[in-house]
Amino acid sequence: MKKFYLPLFLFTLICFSGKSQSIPCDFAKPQNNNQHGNLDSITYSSKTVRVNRKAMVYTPPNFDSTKSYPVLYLLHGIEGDEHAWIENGKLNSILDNLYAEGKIEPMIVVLPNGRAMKNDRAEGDIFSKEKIEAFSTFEKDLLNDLIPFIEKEYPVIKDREHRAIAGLSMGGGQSLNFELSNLEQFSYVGGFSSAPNTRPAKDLIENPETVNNKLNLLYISCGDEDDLLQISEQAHNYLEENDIAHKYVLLPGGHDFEVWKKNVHNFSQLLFK
Ligand code: FER
Repeated sequence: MKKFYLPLFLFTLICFSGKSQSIPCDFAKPQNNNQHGNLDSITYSSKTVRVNRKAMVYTPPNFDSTKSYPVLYLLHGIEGDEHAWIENGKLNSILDNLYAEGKIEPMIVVLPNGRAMKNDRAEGDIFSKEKIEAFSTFEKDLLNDLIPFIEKEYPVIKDREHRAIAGLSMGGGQSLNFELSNLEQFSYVGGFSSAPNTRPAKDLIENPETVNNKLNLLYISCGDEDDLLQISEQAHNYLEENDIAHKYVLLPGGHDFEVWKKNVHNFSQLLFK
């Protein structure tokens, strides 16, 4: 009997050691026995970019089109597109696993392409001025084209209380910039390892009290070895100094999907409860 205890002990120690913040090792691993959410590829007409644009949509296991669901808009980084969270971020496995454990509220997750320009692939010079600008143009595309399309085609609850936005790196910057500057569209906001496109919190936030009143969640997170850590730290410090409620999560790691997978695992459990 005894010889079984040591491997079990070591496994538990590695998986649940302080640094991984109680996230089980296999949180992103596909499990055969689980029910699976569904992935749709959608095409919407963008008046902003004047082309048809693509996005991915994850609907939860047991999706019922006669019900209405809240929506998370989840954005990618400079190297990605609408497939990044699925291909590199294991999003569907992470969510399937959380549903299997009853840990998240049923929601629709929309994975847009946040580079709002005619050629929105992450190719060529992804740091060019034109391509960086397309990440801010996306605010219009999202609000005027994509959200109305989703609200027409999917059974979603159409108010800010039931809308969340989050993203990694450039997508984190987009999430914070878009919502903190007007507080009109989303009531849950997450910036994961936010990039230099993030506007300083002091410029984004007009009135700290309004942020506290309007947001259900402001989540800022970064890897402790990320070269861009100071951007998240600065936001956190400003929020702290101005008594703006937020959750700041420093995870072990760098600027990569090991951190972002944990972010989506943590963040999704805090939504719509
Ligand atoms: C930069 C460094 C990194 C920058 C953007 C990034 C706009 C984005 C990284 C990512 O999205 O992963 O100087 O400038």
